[in-house]
Amino acid sequence: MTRFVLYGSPHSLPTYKVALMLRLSGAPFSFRYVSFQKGMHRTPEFSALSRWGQVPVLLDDGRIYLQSAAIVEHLAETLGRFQGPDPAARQKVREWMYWDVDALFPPVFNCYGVQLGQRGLLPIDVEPAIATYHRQRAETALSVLDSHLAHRDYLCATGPTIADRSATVTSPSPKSARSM
Ligand SMILES: N[C@@H](CCC(=O)N[C@@H](CS)C(=O)NCC(=O)O)C(=O)O
Repeated sequence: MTRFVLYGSPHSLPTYKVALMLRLSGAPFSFRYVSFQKGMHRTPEFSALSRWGQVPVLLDDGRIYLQSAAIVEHLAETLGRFQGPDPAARQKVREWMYWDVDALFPPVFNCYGVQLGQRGLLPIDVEPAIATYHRQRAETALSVLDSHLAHRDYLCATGPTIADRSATVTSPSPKSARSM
């Protein structure tokens, strides 16, 4: 039996973050597709796994892990991969991970929603002023990322850590994407 089981959707960036971490760490895993269209995330079976009804969910030897950033941190620790070389680097890794959750991912995700609505792919209608607000916040966060990477290859250390992976998946800046 496979140690890791990942519940998620191919349309979900947070799912992709966890899948990428597993793949790059060489950890085999089974994937269980949770279809939003079929409302699978609202079933009692899925609610028993995910208290917020969200993907991704990771089972590690049957134990449930939620929230992509927390899951990736768990994997880094348990697999001993991409944690950073020392305590100071690991502290920086946590800071960048939380900054991603706080400042980078939300506006990028909101811009994605705006685009899906504008292209008629989802019934989302966002006021132009709100769309501009999301876009400006995304551009500000991306410029922070780009300026931090202007003179270094990785965010926290001389090699890649989960912080690079997280920021790159949220929104590839040319430099961080190249360095992975
Ligand atoms: N902060 C969460 C976000 C998870 C999330 O937003 N998942 C979305 C798919 S991308 C979801 O399951 N949405 C279904 C819902 O909220 O009803 C994480 O990083 O795991």
